[in-house]
Amino acid sequence: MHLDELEKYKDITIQAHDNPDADAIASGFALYSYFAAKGKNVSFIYSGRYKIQKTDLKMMIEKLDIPIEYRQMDDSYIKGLIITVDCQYGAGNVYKYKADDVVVIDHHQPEIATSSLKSFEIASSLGSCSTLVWRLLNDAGYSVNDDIRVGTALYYGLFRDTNQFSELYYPLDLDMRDSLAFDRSLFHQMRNSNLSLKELEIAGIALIRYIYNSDYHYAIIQTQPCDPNLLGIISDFIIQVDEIQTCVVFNQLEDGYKFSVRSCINEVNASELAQFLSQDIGSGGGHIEKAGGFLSEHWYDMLYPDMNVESFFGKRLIQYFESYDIIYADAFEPDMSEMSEYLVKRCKLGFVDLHELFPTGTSCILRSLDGDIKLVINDNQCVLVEDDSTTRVISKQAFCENFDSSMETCDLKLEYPPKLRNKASSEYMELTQYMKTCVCKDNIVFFAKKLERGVKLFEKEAETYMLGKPGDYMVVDSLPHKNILLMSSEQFKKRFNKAGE
Ligand SMILES: [Mn+2]
Repeated sequence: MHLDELEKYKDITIQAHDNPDADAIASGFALYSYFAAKGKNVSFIYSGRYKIQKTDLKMMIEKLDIPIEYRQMDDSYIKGLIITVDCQYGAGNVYKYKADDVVVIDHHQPEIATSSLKSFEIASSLGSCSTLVWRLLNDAGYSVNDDIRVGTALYYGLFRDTNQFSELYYPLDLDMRDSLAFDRSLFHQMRNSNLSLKELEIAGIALIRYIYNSDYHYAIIQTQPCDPNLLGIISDFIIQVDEIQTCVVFNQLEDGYKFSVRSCINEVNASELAQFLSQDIGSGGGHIEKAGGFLSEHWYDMLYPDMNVESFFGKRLIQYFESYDIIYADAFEPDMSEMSEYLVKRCKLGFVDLHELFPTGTSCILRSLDGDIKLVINDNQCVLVEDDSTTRVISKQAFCENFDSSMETCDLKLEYPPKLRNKASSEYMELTQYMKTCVCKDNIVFFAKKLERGVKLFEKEAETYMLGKPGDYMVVDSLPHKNILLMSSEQFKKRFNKAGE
């Protein structure tokens, strides 16, 4: 969706979800500012049973002069367009007003039929709706950093929705965090007015009501309704307990369950665990040690109507711990008799010689869907980009051994085009502008087998593992040091042919 599609409306009402949080207020305010600058008759509302109470939100509204208004739950009709932000029109967490036309701008899992909407933008991979609005404003050529009030609101919206940035991982979220102009002093005031004395008590009660599993050393805690950021604070605290290696802290919101995950062992990547816990009923992600997620009530009730949420987390955790084998590559001898021979297909990939973007010695961050990689530019580096956005850095020598390069430009369609940022100057370069095509050499023999169980593979001295799920492939090359790779069956079929076929 492009915002200029909505400029045909004279009357625009932006609606945040009931009980609005910082992200809903920020997203609505940024859109309000955009449409107001276009001369529209625009208003910004929220409804529900309660008016905004939280100190940080009241401060945000007052200091940033945000024109949000409370509206009664009545059957009034909204003339023109209604845009629901950080929520989906017709969902349980937003009061439904009748309107001429409806547009949804949200970052939660889709939970409504979108056919009746005029238009919608639901980007479930984003950490905040603020990020989505920021992207829409940028795409519309609106210069967000010209208004520090809007910048501060969006920054705070993302901060709160990602548990104080600790559960932040999607590259576009990182881009927004790194580029917004915001009022630091107000930001500090708001971030330190987030919890109430009541929430201090909730944290205290939650801490004495933990469930601990001594087989797998995990803890689960449910809290009474509270600010979702409290979940992160409680998790950060209990992960320090010597016997606890992973933990999940959750509570119920109006539309589902929010949870934080922490891990202090290499064998559990918190981000991957959060994805596992929310699989099919929500979304999750984050970092190696800290992550979070959300279970949609709509999907939960449909799939687990009779299970309480605490048992659900307990069951999924046990399922998680029992579903994989751990392999340390330096002590592992793959059983080739179980494997078949394969040859690489001559598929096309993109590659970039980093040396062309910044001079040798420049400290950079390579940002892609695979996360941020810190590197210093040297003349022996290439970046390979696959059409599923997989982005990795390899040496020129490994590149020459495995690929034939061409000077043909490469225009892969990518969900997030990788970028290289100069750390000192903050200057960004889009890799796609420099990307050329290369083709895999097809003379190397590989051995592979389909995995029946999950595998966590630790490369030599690595602190993080590669994950293989049942149905994925384990691939071993025929070089003397036997490099092991794990890949999805889709990736595998794209890249390999059975030898002799
Ligand atoms: Mn949000």
